[in-house]
Amino acid sequence: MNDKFQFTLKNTSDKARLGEITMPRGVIRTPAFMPVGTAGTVKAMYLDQVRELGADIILGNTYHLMLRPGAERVARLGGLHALIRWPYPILTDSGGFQVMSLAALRQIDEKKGVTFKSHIDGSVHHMSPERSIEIQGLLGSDIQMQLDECVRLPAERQEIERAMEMSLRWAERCREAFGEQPGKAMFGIVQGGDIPDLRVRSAEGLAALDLKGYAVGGLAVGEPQAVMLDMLNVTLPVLPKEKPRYLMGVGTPDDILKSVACGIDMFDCVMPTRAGRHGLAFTRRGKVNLRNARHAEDLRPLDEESECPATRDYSRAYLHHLVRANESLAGMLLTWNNLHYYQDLMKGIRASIAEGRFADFMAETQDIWARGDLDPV
Ligand code: PRF
Repeated sequence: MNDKFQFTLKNTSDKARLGEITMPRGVIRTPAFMPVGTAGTVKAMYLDQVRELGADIILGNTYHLMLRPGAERVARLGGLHALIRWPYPILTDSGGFQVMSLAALRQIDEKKGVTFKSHIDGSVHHMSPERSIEIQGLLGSDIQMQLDECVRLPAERQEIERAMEMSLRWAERCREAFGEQPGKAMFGIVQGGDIPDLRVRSAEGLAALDLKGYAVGGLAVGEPQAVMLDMLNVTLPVLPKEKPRYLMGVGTPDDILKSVACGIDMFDCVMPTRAGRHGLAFTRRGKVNLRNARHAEDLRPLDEESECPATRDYSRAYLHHLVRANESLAGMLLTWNNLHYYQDLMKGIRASIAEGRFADFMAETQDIWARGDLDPV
């Protein structure tokens, strides 16, 4: 096959995997963290900065972009990459998950898909599996996601099973709608809640569709971390080893380390960007809540040894002041710090897998969090 989308496994360290996705717009080093660019912007960041921090790919949202500025409009404007000035790979989520968390009056019908009212102006919209793929195509997305239904936990088996089986049938429709697109990919999404046999059935069904990559959805939706990890451990062995695996919407640095240990290759999460806008900084030695009065006269930076200017050069006293004064710069500096932290963590993860010592890296990293706590949140 001479597809220009290729996943190469370069090394493993127990179950942790080091790899590379090669596609026309660039190479994605895995395990990868994808900053979230919901509405065509990674909030409070210039994309040049996002790139410089080491992001090989960012995430965009079908739901937000179809409502504003609109998929057809983005296409007329030359596609998302040109519009936002990010020439590298973009992955788009399919929309179902955001509809369920943001839109009003949502209805799901297997044949027609989801019908919902916009959270922006109340207008009514429909999105079938085929329309989701069409929109992702209009946006110009490099990695497109199937439309799925994610059930929040806890939930009854019957509900989880219904949504999982429907998602599986939607995966087939999305694959059909996507067709053959060399250099691009459509990923299926495993559902099945916290029920092992449903997870296995979902993963087997998707594996049979021979997709270019697989996501694990329906996790980090209210269940304890141990349940999430159990579900990864039942799901991942069923998925083909030679395809990338993406854990959707996860997570904290600790979630990421533990999920890499299970064999996950890709992550996205609003955590570093959203937390930054709320005054929370991730650092090598743990989380720091800059809103806290203890920082008011602390002239130390977040981490004097960091390479990131936001982390190394600005005092906690100043960051505290900016957060308290609700200044835009607070969100900008803390998002910068947080995305630097996340990308640095991924870099450390990849280097340790390359050397076959991921377990040690994980233990050391967790140990520093545990004992070095700069300032508890
Ligand atoms: N499905 C989709 N997007 C998602 C999820 C999902 O299950 C999650 C769950 N953590 C985050 N984003 N399509």
